[in-house]
Amino acid sequence: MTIRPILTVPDPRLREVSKPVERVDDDLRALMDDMLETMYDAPGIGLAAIQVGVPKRVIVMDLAGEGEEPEPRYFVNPEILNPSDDTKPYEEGCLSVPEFYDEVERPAQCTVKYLDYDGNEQVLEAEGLLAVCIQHEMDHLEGVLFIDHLSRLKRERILKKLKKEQKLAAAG
Ligand code: QAP
Ligand code: CO
Repeated sequence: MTIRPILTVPDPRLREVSKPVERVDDDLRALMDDMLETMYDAPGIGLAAIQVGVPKRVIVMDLAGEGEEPEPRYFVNPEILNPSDDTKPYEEGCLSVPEFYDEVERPAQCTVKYLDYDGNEQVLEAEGLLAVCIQHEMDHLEGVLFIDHLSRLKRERILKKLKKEQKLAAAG
Protein backbone atom coordinates (compact mmCIF):
# COMPACT_ATOMS: atom_id res chain seq x y z
CA MET A 1 0.00 0.00 0.00
CA THR A 2 1.19 3.48 -0.85
CA ILE A 3 0.33 6.94 0.37
CA ARG A 4 -0.40 9.04 -2.71
CA PRO A 5 -0.24 12.84 -2.96
CA ILE A 6 -3.62 14.56 -2.47
CA LEU A 7 -4.55 17.19 -5.07
CA THR A 8 -5.62 20.56 -3.71
CA VAL A 9 -7.54 23.45 -5.30
CA PRO A 10 -7.12 25.02 -7.78
CA ASP A 11 -5.80 21.81 -9.42
CA PRO A 12 -7.94 21.48 -12.60
CA ARG A 13 -8.12 17.67 -12.24
CA LEU A 14 -10.48 18.19 -9.27
CA ARG A 15 -13.01 19.53 -11.83
CA GLU A 16 -12.99 16.35 -13.96
CA VAL A 17 -16.07 14.12 -14.10
CA SER A 18 -15.00 10.62 -13.02
CA LYS A 19 -15.75 7.57 -15.20
CA PRO A 20 -17.70 4.48 -14.11
CA VAL A 21 -15.63 1.45 -13.10
CA GLU A 22 -16.08 -1.52 -15.44
CA ARG A 23 -15.02 -4.24 -13.05
CA VAL A 24 -13.91 -4.55 -9.45
CA ASP A 25 -10.61 -6.41 -9.82
CA ASP A 26 -7.30 -6.59 -7.96
CA ASP A 27 -6.01 -3.42 -9.65
CA LEU A 28 -9.04 -1.51 -8.42
CA ARG A 29 -8.68 -3.01 -4.92
CA ALA A 30 -5.03 -1.86 -4.90
CA LEU A 31 -6.23 1.67 -5.71
CA MET A 32 -8.83 1.48 -2.90
CA ASP A 33 -6.16 0.22 -0.46
CA ASP A 34 -3.88 3.15 -1.39
CA MET A 35 -6.76 5.61 -1.06
CA LEU A 36 -7.65 4.31 2.40
CA GLU A 37 -4.03 4.51 3.56
CA THR A 38 -3.73 8.04 2.11
CA MET A 39 -6.94 9.07 3.89
CA TYR A 40 -5.85 7.61 7.26
CA ASP A 41 -2.48 9.30 6.93
CA ALA A 42 -4.01 12.75 6.23
CA PRO A 43 -6.09 12.11 8.40
CA GLY A 44 -9.55 12.38 6.90
CA ILE A 45 -12.92 10.61 6.96
CA GLY A 46 -13.62 10.40 3.23
CA LEU A 47 -11.70 10.48 -0.05
CA ALA A 48 -12.67 10.23 -3.72
CA ALA A 49 -10.28 8.74 -6.30
CA ILE A 50 -10.01 12.03 -8.23
CA GLN A 51 -8.43 13.56 -5.10
CA VAL A 52 -5.40 11.35 -5.82
CA GLY A 53 -5.68 12.13 -9.54
CA VAL A 54 -7.58 9.00 -10.65
CA PRO A 55 -10.85 9.86 -12.49
CA LYS A 56 -12.79 6.73 -11.48
CA ARG A 57 -16.07 6.57 -9.58
CA VAL A 58 -14.54 5.23 -6.35
CA ILE A 59 -14.87 6.53 -2.78
CA VAL A 60 -13.36 5.35 0.50
CA MET A 61 -14.57 6.39 3.93
CA ASP A 62 -14.15 5.66 7.64
CA LEU A 63 -16.39 7.43 10.13
CA ALA A 64 -15.17 5.57 13.24
CA GLY A 65 -14.14 7.94 16.02
CA GLU A 66 -10.67 8.10 17.50
CA GLY A 67 -9.90 5.08 19.65
CA GLU A 68 -12.69 3.07 17.98
CA GLU A 69 -12.25 0.03 15.75
CA PRO A 70 -11.55 1.16 12.16
CA GLU A 71 -14.60 0.88 9.90
CA PRO A 72 -13.36 1.16 6.32
CA ARG A 73 -16.07 1.55 3.68
CA TYR A 74 -15.64 1.34 -0.08
CA PHE A 75 -18.09 2.63 -2.67
CA VAL A 76 -17.69 1.82 -6.38
CA ASN A 77 -20.04 3.45 -8.94
CA PRO A 78 -22.28 4.85 -6.16
CA GLU A 79 -25.72 6.23 -7.03
CA ILE A 80 -27.98 8.27 -4.78
CA LEU A 81 -31.63 7.22 -4.74
CA ASN A 82 -34.50 9.21 -3.22
CA PRO A 83 -32.71 11.97 -1.29
CA SER A 84 -35.02 13.37 1.43
CA ASP A 85 -36.75 16.73 0.97
CA ASP A 86 -35.67 17.77 4.45
CA THR A 87 -32.15 19.16 4.57
CA LYS A 88 -29.59 19.64 7.31
CA PRO A 89 -26.59 21.94 7.59
CA TYR A 90 -23.21 20.43 8.50
CA GLU A 91 -19.80 22.02 8.92
CA GLU A 92 -17.78 20.42 6.10
CA GLY A 93 -14.12 20.40 5.20
CA CYS A 94 -12.16 18.66 2.46
CA LEU A 95 -8.63 17.33 2.14
CA SER A 96 -8.44 19.13 -1.23
CA VAL A 97 -9.40 22.47 0.39
CA PRO A 98 -7.05 22.39 3.39
CA GLU A 99 -7.89 24.34 6.52
CA PHE A 100 -11.25 25.75 5.42
CA TYR A 101 -14.54 24.63 6.92
CA ASP A 102 -18.05 25.92 6.38
CA GLU A 103 -21.68 24.88 6.63
CA VAL A 104 -23.29 23.14 3.67
CA GLU A 105 -26.98 22.27 3.51
CA ARG A 106 -27.80 18.86 1.99
CA PRO A 107 -30.64 16.30 2.05
CA ALA A 108 -30.68 14.78 5.56
CA GLN A 109 -31.23 11.20 4.36
CA CYS A 110 -30.61 9.27 1.17
CA THR A 111 -30.31 5.74 -0.16
CA VAL A 112 -27.03 4.75 -1.80
CA LYS A 113 -26.64 1.91 -4.29
CA TYR A 114 -23.06 0.86 -5.00
CA LEU A 115 -20.58 -2.00 -5.46
CA ASP A 116 -18.46 -2.95 -2.45
CA TYR A 117 -14.78 -4.01 -2.18
CA ASP A 118 -15.67 -7.44 -3.60
CA GLY A 119 -17.81 -6.06 -6.43
CA ASN A 120 -21.09 -7.08 -4.79
CA GLU A 121 -24.07 -4.77 -5.14
CA GLN A 122 -25.15 -3.07 -1.91
CA VAL A 123 -27.94 -0.72 -0.88
CA LEU A 124 -27.48 1.48 2.16
CA GLU A 125 -29.82 3.85 3.98
CA ALA A 126 -27.74 6.85 5.01
CA GLU A 127 -28.43 9.60 7.52
CA GLY A 128 -26.40 11.85 9.80
CA LEU A 129 -22.66 12.10 9.09
CA LEU A 130 -22.78 9.13 6.68
CA ALA A 131 -25.34 10.93 4.50
CA VAL A 132 -23.26 14.13 4.57
CA CYS A 133 -20.04 12.33 3.73
CA ILE A 134 -21.43 10.21 0.88
CA GLN A 135 -23.00 13.28 -0.74
CA HIS A 136 -19.79 15.30 -0.31
CA GLU A 137 -17.71 12.52 -1.88
CA MET A 138 -20.20 11.94 -4.71
CA ASP A 139 -19.92 15.64 -5.58
CA HIS A 140 -16.19 14.98 -6.22
CA LEU A 141 -17.15 12.39 -8.86
CA GLU A 142 -18.89 15.22 -10.74
CA GLY A 143 -16.02 17.66 -10.26
CA VAL A 144 -17.94 19.56 -7.57
CA LEU A 145 -16.35 20.77 -4.31
CA PHE A 146 -18.08 21.78 -1.06
CA ILE A 147 -17.00 25.38 -1.63
CA ASP A 148 -19.24 25.39 -4.72
CA HIS A 149 -22.19 25.28 -2.30
CA LEU A 150 -21.03 28.48 -0.55
CA SER A 151 -21.59 32.07 -1.67
CA ARG A 152 -19.40 33.28 -4.51
CA LEU A 153 -17.76 35.77 -2.12
CA LYS A 154 -16.77 33.02 0.34
CA ARG A 155 -15.57 30.71 -2.43
CA GLU A 156 -13.42 33.37 -4.05
CA ARG A 157 -11.91 34.36 -0.73
CA ILE A 158 -10.92 30.71 -0.09
CA LEU A 159 -9.52 30.24 -3.62
CA LYS A 160 -7.50 33.45 -3.35
CA LYS A 161 -5.93 32.38 -0.04
CA LEU A 162 -5.08 28.89 -1.31
CA LYS A 163 -3.59 30.24 -4.56
CA LYS A 164 -1.45 32.65 -2.56
CA GLU A 165 -0.25 29.88 -0.22
CA GLN A 166 0.67 27.69 -3.19
CA LYS A 167 2.63 30.53 -4.76
CA LEU A 168 4.55 31.06 -1.51
CA ALA A 169 5.20 27.32 -1.18
CA ALA A 170 6.44 27.09 -4.78
CA ALA A 171 8.78 30.02 -4.20
CA GLY A 172 10.24 28.08 -1.27
C1 QAP B 1 -15.50 15.10 3.72
O1 QAP B 1 -13.40 15.46 4.65
C2 QAP B 1 -16.45 15.46 4.80
O2 QAP B 1 -9.08 21.00 5.85
C3 QAP B 1 -14.23 14.43 4.21
O3 QAP B 1 -6.71 20.61 7.03
C4 QAP B 1 -16.16 16.45 5.71
O4 QAP B 1 -11.92 14.07 5.56
C5 QAP B 1 -17.62 14.82 4.90
C6 QAP B 1 -9.34 17.42 6.50
C7 QAP B 1 -17.05 16.77 6.72
C8 QAP B 1 -18.51 15.13 5.90
C9 QAP B 1 -18.22 16.10 6.82
C10 QAP B 1 -9.64 18.70 6.09
C11 QAP B 1 -8.10 17.22 7.11
C12 QAP B 1 -10.24 16.29 6.30
C13 QAP B 1 -8.76 19.75 6.27
C14 QAP B 1 -12.23 15.19 5.30
C15 QAP B 1 -7.53 19.54 6.88
C16 QAP B 1 -7.21 18.27 7.30
C17 QAP B 1 -11.40 16.36 5.61
CO1 CO C 1 -13.71 16.49 -0.28
